[in-house]
Amino acid sequence: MEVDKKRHLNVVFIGHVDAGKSTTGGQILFLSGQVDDRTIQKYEKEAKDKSRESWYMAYIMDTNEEERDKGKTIEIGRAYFETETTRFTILDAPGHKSYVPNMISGASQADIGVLVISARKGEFETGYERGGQTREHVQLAKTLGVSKLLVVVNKMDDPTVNWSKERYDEIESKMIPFLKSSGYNVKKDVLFLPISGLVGLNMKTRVDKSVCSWWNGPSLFEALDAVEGPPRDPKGPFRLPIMDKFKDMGTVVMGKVESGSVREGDNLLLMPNKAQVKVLGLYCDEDKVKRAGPGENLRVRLSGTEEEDILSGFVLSSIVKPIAAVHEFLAQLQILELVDNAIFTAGYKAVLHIHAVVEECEIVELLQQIDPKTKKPMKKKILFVKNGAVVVCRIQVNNLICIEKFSDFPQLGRFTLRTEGKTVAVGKVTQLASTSASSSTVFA
Ligand SMILES: Nc1nc2c(ncn2[C@@H]2O[C@H](COP(=O)(O)OP(=O)(O)OP(=O)(O)O)[C@@H](O)[C@H]2O)c(=O)[nH]1
Ligand SMILES: [Mg+2]
Repeated sequence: MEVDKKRHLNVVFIGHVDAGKSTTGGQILFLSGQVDDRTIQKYEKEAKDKSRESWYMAYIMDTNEEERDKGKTIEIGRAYFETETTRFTILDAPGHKSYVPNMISGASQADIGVLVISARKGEFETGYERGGQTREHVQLAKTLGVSKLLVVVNKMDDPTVNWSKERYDEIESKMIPFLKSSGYNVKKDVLFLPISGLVGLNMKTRVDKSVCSWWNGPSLFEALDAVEGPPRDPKGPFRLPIMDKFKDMGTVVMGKVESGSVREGDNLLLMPNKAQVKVLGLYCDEDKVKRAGPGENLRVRLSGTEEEDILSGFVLSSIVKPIAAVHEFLAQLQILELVDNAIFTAGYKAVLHIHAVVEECEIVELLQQIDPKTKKPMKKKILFVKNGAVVVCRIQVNNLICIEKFSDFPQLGRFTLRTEGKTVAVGKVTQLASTSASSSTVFA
């Protein structure tokens, strides 16, 4: 089947644990006719047997046993639905802080985000506190290229909320300054709306005035229909970062096209190993397709390489304009919160997450500190920085990685640094080092 004319968007659901991401995702599938009443009844019974009655809608997204037992998402849930204008892939991220790496992988595949916030008394507060995942997820999403956010204020049906305008306004007014400070243009890139994911109100159709007299804005489906995705160039050099791979009549890789287009029969380069590969088949969601463009989530069947020789983070790339592979790069980093108030200096080690790459890295040199207010470099020489600092530094990795300058391909040039399960910094690649045969490193 050919890809139809509808646009495609990947939407990541983010937010603090138990905010209602999976419930809302499940409700979307139910309301769009993907799940029938019988299945819902089955989940109701299963949830009841586990003493998790209210989780039955979340079971649509939380499919494995451990997730259902604990009532918590662990792996990114994936589902598909369509509106009038758009085919959506839902990526349901886990909110629990132990699974932030999975959330990062979901956000790095997303075009837009739905930030789910619980309006229930006390729950908004815990999510929003320092150390709460509302903050961490927003900062990560911004850095990972999620340029638009729908902020859904959920659980409006809860008895402690009861569709109260005061509560909704309170949450909105606390969130706005924080979203601004995280780099979102609140007027252009953010839209707030109230919903109940569990009951399914203000989702497919607008909430009835008898339930919520003050809401005059859109429903969630209307908002999703209208949201603009990021610009991507169908004629640009082909780039598909590999998220996953498996064996199935050959080698199949999975990932999202970040730039350019691909057709069955194309010859491509698998980077960084420079293996020449041929595209035997392309699959978009459930369908076999002849060609695909930017923004599509694909499975690509390849010849010319073995499954064992591919790692996630490799990039399928155009042969004429291949992606660079580097051991070293310059980046502008924002330090968020160092573990145990450590100091950030040359020699600092962390785990680098950039598109699908996860790699140990070392800061080898601090070059400049940037004044966060003026955004200009500061004159003084720096040896170390603390929480909140913005700094330009040189970063090294042991294995070759395929990345791009942020200014060329934002999605392939934004990253996070993590240690001991915490995100310590977010950053943008500013220069790539081309390692020549001699030992010296040249910055392009
Ligand atoms: N009253 C009410 N409860 C809700 C609503 N949405 C979710 N809940 C409840 O909140 C709890 C958590 O819901 P989930 O959908 O699992 O939350 P989540 O954000 O996916 O949680 P994690 O995956 O663990 O991060 C469940 O008990 C839901 O029934 C809502 O709109 N109203
Ligand atoms: Mg969940």
